Amino acid sequence: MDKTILITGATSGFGKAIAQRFAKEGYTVCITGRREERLAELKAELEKQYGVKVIALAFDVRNRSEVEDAIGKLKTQVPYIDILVNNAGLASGMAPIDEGDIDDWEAMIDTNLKGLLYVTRQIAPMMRERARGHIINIGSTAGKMVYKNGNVYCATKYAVDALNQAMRIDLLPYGIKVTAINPGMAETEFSLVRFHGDEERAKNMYTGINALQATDIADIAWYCASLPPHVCVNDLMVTCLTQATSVYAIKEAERVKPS
Ligand code: NDP
Ligand code: 8X3
Repeated sequence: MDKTILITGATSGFGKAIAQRFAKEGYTVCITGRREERLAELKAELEKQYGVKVIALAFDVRNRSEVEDAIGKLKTQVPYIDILVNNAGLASGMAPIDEGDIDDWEAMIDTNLKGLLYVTRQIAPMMRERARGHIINIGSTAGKMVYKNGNVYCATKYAVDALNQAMRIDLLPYGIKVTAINPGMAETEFSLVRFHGDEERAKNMYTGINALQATDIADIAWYCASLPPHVCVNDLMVTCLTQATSVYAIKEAERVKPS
């Protein structure tokens, strides 16, 4: 095994679980995020547990020159990237369009959309040169169906959906796989961030729901990445058992239990 994965937003949630999953499989893992201490902890954990090479790069995906510098440095440390996981992202706030905080809107647009583009623009040419690679974009059910007060977050995830389709077309001649994984409600730090650190409100989001866990998404990413070379999952929506769409979910207690 001599394969390398780059994961944005690996200090928490899906990104961290994906790093752990691919390290377990022997990948060289490039982990990124803004929180340096968490990156250092994860690097030490993965190196110790799996004996793999881990490169930690602290940068803000919203900052174009930071992205270019970090990936420039990365290119001196690894000759190629087999898989890019565009995962870094957030929801910030949940207000109707006439009350939304414009700083929240900008954080979401700059991270979920522009950050994904900045990183992709650096990595896609490396893949094109080798005529191989795999880009996994983490979208959302919010990018498939808009929900109340989801406005700008949903818009960024609709954009991820559009970009996923566009990348698939543009990179098709180079044998580069492009996959969108669109999760529904998942228990990570997502709601804590969305509600600006309000732990009670974040916890309530998952009460009575057997929500997706980060490891579920990591297993799915691994499945998509380990299919035969001629098979590409283009788009995949995944929810917990009691969520049907981004606007329709029931509580565990409402589910008819199997006899
Ligand atoms: P977490 O909050 O647990 O993780 C988010 C990650 O993104 C962190 O590692 C964070 O790192 C990173 N990140 C955020 N902003 C930036 C930035 N400006 N620059 C660099 N890294 C950044 O949430 P999830 O794991 O749930 O979210 C991961 C992705 O999954 C997001 O794109 C989210 O929209 C999407 N998603 C989440 C769902 C859920 O219900 N949890 C469902 C569907 C999709 P740091 O703060 O250290 O920079
Ligand atoms: C995160 C899932 O339903 O909170 O993308 O938008 S949701």
